[in-house]
Amino acid sequence: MKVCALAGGVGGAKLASGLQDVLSPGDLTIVVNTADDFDLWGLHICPDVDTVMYTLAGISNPETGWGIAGESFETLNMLEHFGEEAWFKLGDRDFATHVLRTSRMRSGETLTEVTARLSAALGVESAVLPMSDDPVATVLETQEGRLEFQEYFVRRGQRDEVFGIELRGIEEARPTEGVLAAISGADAIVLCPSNPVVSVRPILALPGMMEALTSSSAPKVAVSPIVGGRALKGPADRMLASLGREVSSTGVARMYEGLVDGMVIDRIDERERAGIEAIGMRVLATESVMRDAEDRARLASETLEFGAGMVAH
Ligand code: FO1
Repeated sequence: MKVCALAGGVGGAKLASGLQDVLSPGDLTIVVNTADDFDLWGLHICPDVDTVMYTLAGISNPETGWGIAGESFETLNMLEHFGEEAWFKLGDRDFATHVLRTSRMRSGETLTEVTARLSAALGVESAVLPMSDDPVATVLETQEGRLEFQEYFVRRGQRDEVFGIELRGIEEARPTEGVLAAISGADAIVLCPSNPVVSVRPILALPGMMEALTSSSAPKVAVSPIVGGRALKGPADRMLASLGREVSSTGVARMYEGLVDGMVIDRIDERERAGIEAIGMRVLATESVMRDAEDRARLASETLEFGAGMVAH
């Protein structure tokens, strides 16, 4: 069974690893957000792609969800010694990823090609596909002015209220051939529990992406990242509120209206079932918090079974 998952950072990577565990090797493709990519010290950094890649390789830092387990930070310490600001915590081994990626891209390889090479070297069994080989950058409108994504997210610790989001470059960007092929060849499409505004939306906003998704007859299931009115990780709850959206799985379902056939929500949000069904989606209420590998695999198989039992539109 071929599955195509759309994912952003940590929450998306967790469900992707559960999907990888329950599917046959090679049956999973993860299309990853690249709108939070940025350059630092001349290196091209792709936090969401790397989070998914390291998680699927089984080497991610279990405490943070991003970066590599057991990292050292000697390079960053030296940069700080040289007077540089070290707000983005790049570990020594993680640096190797960015050095190689940047060097290969400068020699003409695409981000997709470099990611395939890095993933294969790390023993990842699934296809990790950047959503696009064209640059897209999330820029947030705040009371402090316009902030680049990592400036907002890491440097300023997500403390600013977000009034608007620009996806710079989105109109000129295109999904890759590989992404379009993964969607058209999928038996099920899963929208991972990633931030719907800054992780999933950039993928959906790529020109041609909604058409590709809606012309697939595969069931489409989204797993809500909001549990009990709060985001499991990151600022999704505060972002939804400041953008005037309802902070609930129903609010997330509204953002996916017309695309998604079913929503997986947490058991504690069972009372939202009727409201989501009224939007035209089926609902599976289950334990959606992924604490360990067992939780990830269980949620992944429940999500796939839920999709398989649905007639796609
Ligand atoms: N997130 C942080 O909150 N602080 C960091 O210092 C940080 C460093 C970092 C390094 C490499 C990487 O791949 C990811 C990193 N992240 C860090 C996570 C990342 O910024 C966010 O999780 C995503 O961009 C949001 O999806």
